[in-house]
Amino acid sequence: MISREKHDRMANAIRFLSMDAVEKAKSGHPGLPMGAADIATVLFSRYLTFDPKKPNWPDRDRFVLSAGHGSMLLYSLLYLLGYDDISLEDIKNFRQLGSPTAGHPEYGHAAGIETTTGPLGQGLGNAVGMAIAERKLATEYGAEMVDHHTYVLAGDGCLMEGISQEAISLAGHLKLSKLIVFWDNNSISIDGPVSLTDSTDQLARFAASGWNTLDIDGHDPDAIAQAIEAAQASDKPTLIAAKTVIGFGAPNKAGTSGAHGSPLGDKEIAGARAALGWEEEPFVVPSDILDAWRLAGLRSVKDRKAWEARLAATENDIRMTFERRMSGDLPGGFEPAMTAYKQKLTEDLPKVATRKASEMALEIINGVIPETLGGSADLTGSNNTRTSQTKAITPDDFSGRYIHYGIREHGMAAMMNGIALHGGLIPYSGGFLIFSDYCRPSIRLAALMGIRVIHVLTHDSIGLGEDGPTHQPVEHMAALRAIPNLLMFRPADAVETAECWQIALEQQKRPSGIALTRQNLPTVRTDFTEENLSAYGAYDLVSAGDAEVTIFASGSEIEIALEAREMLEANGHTTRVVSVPCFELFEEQSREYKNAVIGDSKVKIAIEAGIRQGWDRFIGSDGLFIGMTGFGASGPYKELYEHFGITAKAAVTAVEARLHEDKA
Ligand SMILES: Cc1ncc(C[n+]2csc(CCOP(=O)(O)OP(=O)(O)O)c2C)c(N)n1
Repeated sequence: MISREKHDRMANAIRFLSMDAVEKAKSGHPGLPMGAADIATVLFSRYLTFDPKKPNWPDRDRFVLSAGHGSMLLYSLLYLLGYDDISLEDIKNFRQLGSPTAGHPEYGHAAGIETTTGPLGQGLGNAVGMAIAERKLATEYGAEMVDHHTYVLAGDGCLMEGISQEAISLAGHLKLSKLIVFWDNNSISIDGPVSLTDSTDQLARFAASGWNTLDIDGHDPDAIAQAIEAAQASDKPTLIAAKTVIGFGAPNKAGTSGAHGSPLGDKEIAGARAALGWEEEPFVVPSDILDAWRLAGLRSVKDRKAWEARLAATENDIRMTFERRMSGDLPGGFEPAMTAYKQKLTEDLPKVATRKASEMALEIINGVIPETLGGSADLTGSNNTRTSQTKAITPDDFSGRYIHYGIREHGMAAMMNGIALHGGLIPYSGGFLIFSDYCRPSIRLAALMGIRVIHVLTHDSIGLGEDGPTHQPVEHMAALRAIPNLLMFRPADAVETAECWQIALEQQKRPSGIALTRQNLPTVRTDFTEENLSAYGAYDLVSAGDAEVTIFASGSEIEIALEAREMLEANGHTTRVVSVPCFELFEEQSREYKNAVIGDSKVKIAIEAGIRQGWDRFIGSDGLFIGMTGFGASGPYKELYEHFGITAKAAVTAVEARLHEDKA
């Protein structure tokens, strides 16, 4: 048992490390760590199951600091508990370049940081994904192998963000009873009291979304402990509304937005020292308190060892699959299956939409990779993300491999990040490319974190037709290509679709998006190659030595490029066609390769049913571009291609006019 006096001093260690670090950095957020220190102390010293010496132990509890601006709370905890990755020196270097103690917690900077947080609400979405992953793996492997909780600390800001509703409504629906969210209910945000902008009854909102709700004093350790125990016993996810005082202990700034996001100042900190009875110098934790925290860090060693013994005693092939899945490696059967499938495609030469081609590829993939977890934001029949292997998960049965995310794109993308971060599963989703805008903050974070999530983005251009400009992506490929560390694919046929899927799955450290058509396309890769040509990012689909004209295109516009090539050749112009399924992979090729692909044709032209941005890389600023310059329109797709001039004839006319101009 931890006495009240000891609890208070353990919590104060968090408070002073946070105050001192923010003060030294001259920037940061002291208010949240000071206010939430009691919650964190009870949770980490008595309930959270984890082992600082084996921070990636798969069956550890997850803790997500959704209110990432309160990062000093997490860094203080990791240091106090004995995680090797965060030293006292790192705490003193809070917010400095190269330090793991970055402004907001960044996944990968230090063990114990389960996800990157900062954009409010994302962490809550991640945590729902983690809880989904836990339940899914527990169903597969049993409670001996997988049985842990996901805890979240969320602030008022997290709950105000719209993503919170998407996340909590699915969590409530799926009865994720091992998800426990603390709401740091301090009624303060940056502009002042939350009452300036919000009068939501949060408990009623969560209850209406299927949650168990508790309301406690967030500075009462007994109440916090009782709430955690009640939450653990619930058959629903639990919200613990913990009433706290932001900047607890600061004599003048506590309870005000002045404590939120700036250093308290020497005088205020001295006042807090006096008020809380803390006599230590800055960054000094009394040895009995550091010992108490380090002891708390050892609490779960026995559990971890028992788990390892159970794993060791597990049947060989089950254990090996579990370990392989947790490591992120794909099964050995994957590559040969994809090669055989590609060979079959070049025999069958299907004329299908690439969204259908993606479904066909997924049928193979899901047959050999048991850890894929599919889904769609209520567009299953349009995204073609469901295959024969993927029964839907339901609130009472998690044996399936498919999540109906509902119409919640943003939440879906954040949950997928959480699923990937949890490990053991590879989430892929379905949505319309146009609504990647709704997922973008989470896709960006997946790229920043370097995690494997795969977004199937169908209906990728005006080619979707009658739904019109609200649904027709124009700038989306360019916008997604602008995100660093995201692979954005736009395959041209069934073969490239299979290749892009293979590449996306093989990326352990980056997310992918695959843009796919609604309209049918012919197979253009008619010769079987074992080599994955899409992995070059851009490659000669039709070569021609000394080509007068080079046409670059992606996806559905490859068909148009090939038609234009025939017409140009018939008119005596040697023409090459370069397929460009992935800009980012092209940039990773050697200089020689890139120069060779770009070539030195007299006329370079690119065709993509989107905006020009990005294509100058291939065609130069002087090159010709056939695509979109504004929004689309509602109508049958063939008429739209004519209307917007994205045709072989238009390409040929433009090329010949340029050749004529150059001659003149
Ligand atoms: C999506 C997003 N919008 C805005 C911000 C900037 N921001 C950081 S903290 C904050 C206020 C959060 O208030 P609250 O959650 O109550 O935190 P507390 O004041 O209790 O620390 C805002 C607006 C952000 N980090 N993320």
